[in-house]
Amino acid sequence: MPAPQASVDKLRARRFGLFVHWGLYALPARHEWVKKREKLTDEQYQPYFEHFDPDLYDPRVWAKAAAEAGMKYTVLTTKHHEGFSLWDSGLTDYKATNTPAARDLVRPFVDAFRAEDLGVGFYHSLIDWHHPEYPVDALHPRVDDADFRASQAGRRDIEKYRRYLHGQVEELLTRYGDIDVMWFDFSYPGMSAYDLPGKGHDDWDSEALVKLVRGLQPDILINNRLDFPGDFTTPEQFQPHTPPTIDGREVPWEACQTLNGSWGYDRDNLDWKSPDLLVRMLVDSVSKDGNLLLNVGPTGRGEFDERALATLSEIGRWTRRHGRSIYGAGPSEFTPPADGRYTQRGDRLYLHLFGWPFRHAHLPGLGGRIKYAQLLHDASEVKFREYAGEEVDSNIGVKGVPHGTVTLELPVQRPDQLVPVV
Ligand code: H79
Repeated sequence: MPAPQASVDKLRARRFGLFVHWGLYALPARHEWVKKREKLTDEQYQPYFEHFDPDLYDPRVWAKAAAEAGMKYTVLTTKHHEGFSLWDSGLTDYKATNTPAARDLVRPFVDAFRAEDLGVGFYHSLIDWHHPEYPVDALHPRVDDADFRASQAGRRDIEKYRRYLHGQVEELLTRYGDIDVMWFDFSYPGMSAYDLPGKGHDDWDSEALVKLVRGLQPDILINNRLDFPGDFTTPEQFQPHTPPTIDGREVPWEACQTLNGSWGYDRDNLDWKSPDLLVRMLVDSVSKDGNLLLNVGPTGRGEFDERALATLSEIGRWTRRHGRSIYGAGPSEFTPPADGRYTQRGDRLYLHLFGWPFRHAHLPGLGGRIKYAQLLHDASEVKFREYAGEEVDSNIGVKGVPHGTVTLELPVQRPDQLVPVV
């Protein structure tokens, strides 16, 4: 029982979303997997709970930054692998209300993004490194500690964790109105190490979980990380070469990408992607009929840091002028020139040139099909010519442009990068 087609179409048309990874890991500020990477005990992780005090948290500022970047929906980590709940769950004490934050952080988030007319989705971790009934497996932070492992053997009951998981999902989908996306993360059924099995659909009871979600929110979309069929697939930090398929059929998809390789706030990170590269990722996704869900990891004070804000604002300068080639646009039947992508919306074809060519861009197969051409950002005319056959220039010989190719006449420099000469 898949989601209604209208929901798929709506998410597709939105094309560009904001992923928000926010949790206790914002405080160590060195990647959201820090508990696993550094094999921290619950006691060692406890200070982050006790000091979680996002006094500057104002999701209206986040929503505004997202809207100005050109994003049309958002997905928030209600709980990540660390097990900490951002809302006032009735099923755990390990939640925002019991930290110095002392309030439900999900409610204002949902309200703020809806006020900007953005769709709202929930990320929810299947993995839980805090819950006492989550069976220790190879991904557990303390799996290397043989004494700990032995002490836990036979003491954890997945059935109890499963009830907790389903119960929390029910809370999320009954308290915050219509939710567009449920983004579960993640299953690893084939994995066995330390003689411990991975986890998959039997552990989560994915079938019942999907039934629960659809029963509560008939229009919602569910991703496919439940080790069970979902509505869309989510390549992670990976732009696929061709549109992803399942059983040979193209499926709705959304690439999730980081600004700097970390999902949680990562203070010392030097691996920031340029706005230009991120725009190319967005274009690449749309050209293959996919979405881009771009992540920000807010700080422990509750803000997007300056680097994230500057990047979003720069992306917004691009989407404001080029949105016609993105929202409601999709792939084209034509093959773009090397290092370029086509997106298409109705009878408008958009050529995105990742590398600016020298004066001419050759577009095979478009002969006779173009009525008018212009640069998108300033509507300035682009002249073009079509080659009717093998053309010979008296000075340079055969031109080497095949029949049916359209050649655009471009300025030497990319006009939006021109620096005025004073
Ligand atoms: O929330 C963000 C990440 O923290 C989470 N998904 C995004 C959205 C995520 N992190 N890693 N992964 C998902 C994939 C994990 C891969 C690995 Fe492994 C875990 C590599 C090694 C350990 C899974 C288990 C693959 C091999 C073993």
